[in-house]
Amino acid sequence: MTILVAVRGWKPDHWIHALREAAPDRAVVLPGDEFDPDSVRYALVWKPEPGYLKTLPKLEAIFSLGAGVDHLTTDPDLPDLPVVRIVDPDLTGRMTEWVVLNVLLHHRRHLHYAAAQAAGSWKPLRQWAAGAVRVGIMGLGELGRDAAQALLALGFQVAGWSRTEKRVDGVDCFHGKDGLAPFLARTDMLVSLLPLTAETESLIDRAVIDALAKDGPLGGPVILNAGRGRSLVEADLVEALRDGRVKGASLDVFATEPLPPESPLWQTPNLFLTPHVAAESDPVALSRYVIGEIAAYEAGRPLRHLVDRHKGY
Ligand code: NDP
Ligand code: OXD
Repeated sequence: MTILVAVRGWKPDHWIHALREAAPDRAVVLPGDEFDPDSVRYALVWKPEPGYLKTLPKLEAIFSLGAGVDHLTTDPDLPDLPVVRIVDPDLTGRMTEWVVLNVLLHHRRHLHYAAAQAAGSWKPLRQWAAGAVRVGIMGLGELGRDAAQALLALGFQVAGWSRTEKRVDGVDCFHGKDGLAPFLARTDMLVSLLPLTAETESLIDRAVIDALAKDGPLGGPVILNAGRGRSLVEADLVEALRDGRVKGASLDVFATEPLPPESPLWQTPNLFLTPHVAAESDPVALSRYVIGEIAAYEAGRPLRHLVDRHKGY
């Protein structure tokens, strides 16, 4: 049974190699190869060409090679088949590293010290304890919960906001539209790990930014986004960073990627940018994950981590 790999914008070679190592008995093909479309049972994809998957008549399951699935749910021709997303400790651990790195970067005033070093200037600032900082994580899913545990271990006060009610040890949990205002009001550092859906698009706008706590040790909020760029109104963040209503920000995801050279984000003060690398999909780890899921499915077990098309994530 053939596995098709369609990864637009990524180099396919590492995936082909890793899949062949993980499943030496299977044929692995790319969209441009010569193969019988009827032989393809599984597609492993990242931003596949819209409409392409419906050309594979015997396809049984689609595996998103990223944790986010908006690259699939936005395809009007996506076949009505199970879509499996990545839930793997390798990817989760990478995201938690990014969140911890960027929370600490602002908490420990690193942008100030980097500028001071560049200017050859010895300028110590007052440093408060982690326990004085209230971090609020939007999205208490696979990634949000893991990041919350790491931040708790460092001593931060951690809250989370989700669509449905959650209980997470040590985390002050809020949910739904009614839970948003109290969640924001107690948050000094906002971390978005939300999927992109009709409900989360443009969610973090001027009103949300202005509802964040202003009485924390930083003198104003800090905003981190590694969920999806379109959840944040970038112009509202730029304005708030320029006029000082927001003290710092870290962004890994953008409304348009790659971030266009003319984007004002490049020149905005107190903003740290990374090019959608917070949790890279590692071919070796994720090929093992997908092959393991396929083997379980073929042994008669139900597919796990299925996307709910209605919810959009
Ligand atoms: P999950 O599906 O496990 O979790 C999503 C969380 O978001 C859930 O807690 C869910 O609530 C919450 N949520 C969804 N919609 C809403 C809403 N309208 N209001 C409030 N909360 C909402 O996803 P993951 O944690 O695995 O991944 C999250 C996102 O991270 C991905 O969708 C992707 O966009 C992004 N990502 C980014 C990467 C990068 O490198 N920058 C890498 C990997 C992922 P509930 O629990 O109630 O369902
Ligand atoms: C994503 C990913 O969904 O890289 O952004 O996994």
